[in-house]
Amino acid sequence: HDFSFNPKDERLPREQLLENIRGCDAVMSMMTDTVDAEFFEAVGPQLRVVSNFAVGFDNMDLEAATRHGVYLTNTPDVLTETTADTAWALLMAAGRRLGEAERYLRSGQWRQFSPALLLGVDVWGKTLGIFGYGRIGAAVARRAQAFKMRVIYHKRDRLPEAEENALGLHYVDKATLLRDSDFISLHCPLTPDTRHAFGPEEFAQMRKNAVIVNTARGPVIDEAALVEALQSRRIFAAGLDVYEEEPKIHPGLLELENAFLIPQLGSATQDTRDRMAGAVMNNIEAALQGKRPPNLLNEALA
Ligand code: 8YV
Repeated sequence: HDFSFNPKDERLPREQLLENIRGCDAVMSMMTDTVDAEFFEAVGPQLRVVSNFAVGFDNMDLEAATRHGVYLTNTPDVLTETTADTAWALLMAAGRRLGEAERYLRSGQWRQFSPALLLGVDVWGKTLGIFGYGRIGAAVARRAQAFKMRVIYHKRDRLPEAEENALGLHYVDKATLLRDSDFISLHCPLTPDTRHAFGPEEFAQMRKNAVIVNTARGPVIDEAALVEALQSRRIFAAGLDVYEEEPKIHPGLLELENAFLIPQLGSATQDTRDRMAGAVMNNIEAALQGKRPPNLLNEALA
């Protein structure tokens, strides 16, 4: 196929993007691209597939795509374990104050061993709450077994009991998840229902030593409410990979020692990004050959 791409490692202005993709049969999109009716109209009626370089697809309008007869695809599975590793890295770093500790050491403040220096919270043996138990949530839960943790979860559709027992999981409602978790890791998609699922009311119900981890999507957390909960020590810490208005970070978060912050690195390993690129291309190739793409999202077109 003929192809063109944006050689700069930066986002194109919307108008230029729409101009550049005009006439294409297939487009690879990033989660920062809004793939909506305007997008499909700009590309033209020959467009067959938009292949998202991400598992999350809250940037895409499924109904509009189906109306335009365009396949939408994503990259599930290939990034599950890597993203679960990232969630765990954040959980450990926030719970054990590793960001703060590194800043302390590098700034030359460390003089001697001190029994009460930078005390964190234990991870092992505590209760982990998984909010949104899909592929990545399950991979995060599996890792918790090695830490002898109790794992509770909340999702829209409860798993079959036999599966819960086999995995050593306990289903709870949201209020119980908030009340009983020492660590909460978010793994739901961003939808109108999950936007600001964690706000002032939720933080008020969490444990005083709770740690919240977000590798899902920024707007699942009301960032202003999180800043307030961290500032007032209502909760212990947060480990964040995603933000409400990326790449802008709430100024309050930047000032807080108990917020461990990384820039959307959930799936950022060479191997996983290579696998994601492979999945993107397989989806495009199948669509261009008139076949059903392996990771088709709009089932109505299957
Ligand atoms: C990436 C992700 O870090 O796949 C997703 O939905 O959020 C992560 O894999 C990034 O979004 C890649 O575009």
